[in-house]
Amino acid sequence: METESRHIRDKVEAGERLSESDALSLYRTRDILAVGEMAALANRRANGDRVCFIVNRHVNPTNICVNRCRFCAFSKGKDDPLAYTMTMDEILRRAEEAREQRATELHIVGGLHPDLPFDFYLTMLRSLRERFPSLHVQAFTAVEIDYFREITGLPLDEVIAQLKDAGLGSLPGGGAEIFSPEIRNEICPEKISGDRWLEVMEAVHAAGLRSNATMLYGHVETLESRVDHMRRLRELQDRTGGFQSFIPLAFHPKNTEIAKGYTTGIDDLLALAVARLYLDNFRHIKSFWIMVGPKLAQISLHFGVDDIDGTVVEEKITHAAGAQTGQEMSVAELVTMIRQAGKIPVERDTLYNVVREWPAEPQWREAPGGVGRGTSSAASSRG
Ligand code: V47
Ligand code: SF4
Repeated sequence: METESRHIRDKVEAGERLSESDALSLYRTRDILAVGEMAALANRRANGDRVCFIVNRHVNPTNICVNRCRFCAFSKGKDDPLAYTMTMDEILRRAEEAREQRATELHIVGGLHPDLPFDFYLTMLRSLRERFPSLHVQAFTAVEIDYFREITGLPLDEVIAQLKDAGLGSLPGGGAEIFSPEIRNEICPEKISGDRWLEVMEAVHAAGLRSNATMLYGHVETLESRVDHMRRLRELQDRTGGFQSFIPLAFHPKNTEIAKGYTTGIDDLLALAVARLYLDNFRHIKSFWIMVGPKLAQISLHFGVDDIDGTVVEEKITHAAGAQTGQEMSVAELVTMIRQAGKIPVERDTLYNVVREWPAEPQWREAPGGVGRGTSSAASSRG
């Protein structure tokens, strides 16, 4: 094991690509500090000391979904008393609040609704562009895009072209879960295959839209299946270069059909650090503080992470599954969190253009405190 880790370290220092077996041994070493140090080196090479965040708002127009994935506590059947579908006005009101909070992005994903027509989504995009031209709309997982193809009978490229024409700015990375067919069949048998998810993303990138990629971990997957998942993402990224960031998503078990505990801090840090080391063609590795908690997200800045997502404001998917984090973090909280880690806070927009950069500060002299559980209601405050 000693020689193996020396060999991996040599590769990382030389900037050489890691193999799948390297990634597996990194997952297995449990020498978390050694892995973290290597991931921090790789991150520093790509991003220096800059850590970015975004002022955004999540909107989930409906939780009614025909797929009913076994790990998903958010989705409901049409007749469930907790089922909801927002009206266009309710969606636009949330966009209005986002603008008031000086957000630059709306992040919109939802269930696969059995009755909402494709036109509903096109109208939503057009109305958002008309009323809120300053908000970038990052919307629809590859799973939703493929569902639009199914309900319209249009070719995939045409669906993407119509969405882009109506104002879609980019895609988030959800719906990827784990690509391995055996595991996918166990956790989300109704969902499109991993192959299809990748095909949709390839078509999205070919249409000139950027996207993110995720990996759901901490359920019934194996370490081998995680490496296989990342291998396939790395291969696609070599071809298209269209992925902006990779976000490992920590499985939350409450109210789901999968009997597992929550992930541990070491699981979460390793998922992030190994991603930074193996996914050498992904510039940004994002720690979604809603899922891992703001404190671990802060520590992860020393384990290869350069992005902590954003203000979020309203999060339903992980909270339905037992997340104890708040719904929202203010800009001041995000900036404090980054600064106290000795990093330079940068507010970015969706496409990673700089909106504002804060000077580096003598962070260790700042009074302790300020990084809570993400419960602030002051997302517009700019610290
Ligand atoms: O696709 C569902 C996951 C995803 C659970 O692209 C769960 O920047 C944990 O993709 N426990 C949606 N995860 C969220 C998502 C996302 C989040 C933040 C940023 C970005 C981005 C994307 O949430 C789903 C699914 O993979 N999910 N249920 C659960 N019980
Ligand atoms: Fe539907 Fe997405 Fe939940 Fe699966 S994860 S049930 S596709 S909302």
